[in-house]
Amino acid sequence: MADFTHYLNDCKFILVSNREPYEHLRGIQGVEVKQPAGGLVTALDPTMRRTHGTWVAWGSGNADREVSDETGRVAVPPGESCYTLRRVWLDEADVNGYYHGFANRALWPLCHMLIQHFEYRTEFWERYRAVNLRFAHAVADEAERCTGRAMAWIQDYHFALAPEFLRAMRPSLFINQFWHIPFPPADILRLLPSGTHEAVLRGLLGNDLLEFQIDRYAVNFLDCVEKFVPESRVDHVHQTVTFRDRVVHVGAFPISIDVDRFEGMASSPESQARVTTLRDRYAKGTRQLGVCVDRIDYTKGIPERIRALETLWAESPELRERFTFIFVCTPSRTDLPAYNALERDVFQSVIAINTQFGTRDWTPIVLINENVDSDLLAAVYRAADLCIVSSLQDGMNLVAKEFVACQVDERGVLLLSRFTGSAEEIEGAVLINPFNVDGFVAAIRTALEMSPDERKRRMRRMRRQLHNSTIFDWLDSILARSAEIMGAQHQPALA
Ligand code: GDG
Repeated sequence: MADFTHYLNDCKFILVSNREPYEHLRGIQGVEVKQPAGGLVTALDPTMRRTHGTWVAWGSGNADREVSDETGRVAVPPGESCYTLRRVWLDEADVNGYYHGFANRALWPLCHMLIQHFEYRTEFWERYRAVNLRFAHAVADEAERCTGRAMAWIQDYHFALAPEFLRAMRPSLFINQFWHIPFPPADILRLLPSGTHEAVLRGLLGNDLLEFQIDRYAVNFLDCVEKFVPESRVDHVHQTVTFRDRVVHVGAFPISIDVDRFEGMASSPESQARVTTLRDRYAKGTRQLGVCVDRIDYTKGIPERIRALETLWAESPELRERFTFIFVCTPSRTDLPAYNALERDVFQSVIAINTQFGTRDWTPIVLINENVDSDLLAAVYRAADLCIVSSLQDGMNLVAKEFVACQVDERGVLLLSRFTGSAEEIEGAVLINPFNVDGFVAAIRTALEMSPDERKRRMRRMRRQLHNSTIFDWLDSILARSAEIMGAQHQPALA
């Protein structure tokens, strides 16, 4: 694994995210530690171990307080104590307003341009502000504890206001932020009440460097700033904003996955055995197997995908019993009514399709509604003849990249929504518009009928690209760019 510490020199690294890398939970045998399996933690935990920095996050575990000191600090990983986890405490009202409220009911739908789900409440906004301020205080305190320079790297849309608060507390701190989801055009952002959308932009302008997944989102951000922050000066060519006598840099840094890890899981003997079982069961002879994997979220285009499959089996009876679909859809944000309604809707539609087209020996859609372990996921990706990603909007979409990494036999076709960040990066997928039912169905047919040579050619191309653009390349490019900007800030001004 690459070593990124050289970019930091003697600079202390402070990472900020909503979710924590280690959660302490009360279990039958006392306090247990759980590490969430997400890609970000997998990629950043080794870096944090080497840099001995600090990770600031919401202390969400029910035994977190017991093991932390009075400022919320605890050494992690347990038993190794390589770096500090600084927990920020949130009560129920904070979680409801900041997290479920403004972040997930206002910013999430707006950034994905799905405005029918957008909901604004003053209470959400006030909590979001208060929690962002609390995080900024925690980061400022961590920066204060070190003698030399420090760099704060903030993750995501949970913290649009923290950079500005932090800038006011620590003017010379290097602050950057990665925005994982799309950034909307100005006409969408202004659905937030007057004053609020400007505040979000001014908050983000507290950064020295603001990273988006693709250029289109960076362009949207710059357009919004130009329209709503009149005292700023936007340079579209260099993608910078001059604001309060400082220069804010903006750019595209597409996130990726640990490609070797996924490829390794898919190539293991256990995985090979699972692939044989899966193909024997669902894809013997000329039969084919499709797969999809997502959190049950209205941005992922799940009803649209179900509708396309239903139309396909209705219009092409010859495909019944010849094409089976494994649907891995994991529960998500179940505290929010829109997510519960969607989950119910997905179950009902799948049952209806299975009742309509299924036979004694064949179930069209095999629904897996639970968290699947990564090894099994890798085997399912490898076994499939096609994978459908049909997001209505998606910052990047890592499922597309995981499918490509696991396709070691190069037999699968990737059907990819053109509204994902990945579609602007990956070349070799069959692009779809999930809103166009007939086009979507035609694309599934194209994939099913594609020759083995064509499949191999496309998959090989995507795999080559992916190997040159892993999550470590992503991290490398962000830290390199940060180091470059930091270096330039410390050059004496030219006379
Ligand atoms: C946000 C942005 C951006 C899902 N079910 C299981 C499981 N998963 C894993 C997948 C994949 C991840 O969840 C989902 O990642 P995505 O990128 O598809 O989507 P979001 O969660 O919406 O993530 C997105 C991302 O941030 C990173 O910047 O790409 O655009 O919306 O890794 O594999 N993993 C396992 N079992 C499951 O059942 N093991």
